[in-house]
Amino acid sequence: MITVYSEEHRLRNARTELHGGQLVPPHECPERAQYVLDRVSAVGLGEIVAPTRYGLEPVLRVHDRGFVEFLEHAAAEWAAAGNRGEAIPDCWPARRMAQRRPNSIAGKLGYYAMAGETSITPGTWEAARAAADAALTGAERLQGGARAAFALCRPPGHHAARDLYGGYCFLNNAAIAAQSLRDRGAARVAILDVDFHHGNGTQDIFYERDDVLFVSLHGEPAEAFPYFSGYADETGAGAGTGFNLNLPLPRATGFDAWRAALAGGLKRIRSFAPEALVVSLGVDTFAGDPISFFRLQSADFASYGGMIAACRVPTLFVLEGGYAVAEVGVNVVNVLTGFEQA
Ligand code: 5XA
Ligand code: ZN
Repeated sequence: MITVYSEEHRLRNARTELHGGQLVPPHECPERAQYVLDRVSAVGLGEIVAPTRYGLEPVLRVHDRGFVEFLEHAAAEWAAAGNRGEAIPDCWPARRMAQRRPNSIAGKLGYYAMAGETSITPGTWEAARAAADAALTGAERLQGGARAAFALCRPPGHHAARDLYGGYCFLNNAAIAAQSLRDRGAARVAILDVDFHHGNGTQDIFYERDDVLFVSLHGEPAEAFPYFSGYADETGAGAGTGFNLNLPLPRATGFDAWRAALAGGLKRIRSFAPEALVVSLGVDTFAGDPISFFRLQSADFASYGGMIAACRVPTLFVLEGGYAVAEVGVNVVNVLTGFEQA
């Protein structure tokens, strides 16, 4: 399986994350990608290639132009306004307030943020764009006949909606790849999100569509970020009714219950008969993850990689979360080798 990787991920190197009432070093750090890359090399997964640059057109197929322009200029606007720390929002358009985009950068941050932990820093935009290119390159390989590809994306993407960033995400790499697969001729594309957190952004982007099925396993939102998305009764709208399947799971879920939920999700995917599958691959389901509450062990990741392979659909894996940094490489690559060996 090829891995698509860009050194430009290092440009996303924030100093701060708002966590537990403090500004702490971010969980989503460059070392994560290094551990994954090292493990890809150590097991000889396959060729490692740099992404092709696709420009903004495929990004704008799923994201709002004003939002994309905001991301591109936010760090510079924040600095030009005289702020000395990293750019974080402090005011949101909450219930009964105007849903209008303000002119000031502080207002724009609140307008476009779905969460407050994620600082925007110089280099964030360039890294996010390179991550989207990695996902697009992997998608192009699938369309070229590959059985599978791995986009080693950083920053991650699944919380980024059409016009929202947050949860460490800026551009939705998996959604951009899925849309590009549709645009290159796949009639139906399924997205399976196995990250611990609900992929609210991916759900938002495809919620009214019947050509892209979204299936997500995640910590129940009454207890886990992103709290306001991911409930089982969110099943799609309009033409998309029935094409969004949320499988929320309780605190301390271990592999037996998680695997049973995955089997249900894969059954729905098979009945949809997709021509391509995009997996939002977060490994923050690991028992040792510092910000999550499931109990998967490293060997479990290989086991479920094999279950995904049994769908027999060309599959693009897109890296999302996972913050037990020293184990993130083993856990991610276990999914990929489990898939390859099935
Ligand atoms: O998948 N999403 C994440 O891992 C980010 C969670 C951010 C919590 N503040
Ligand atoms: Zn996550």
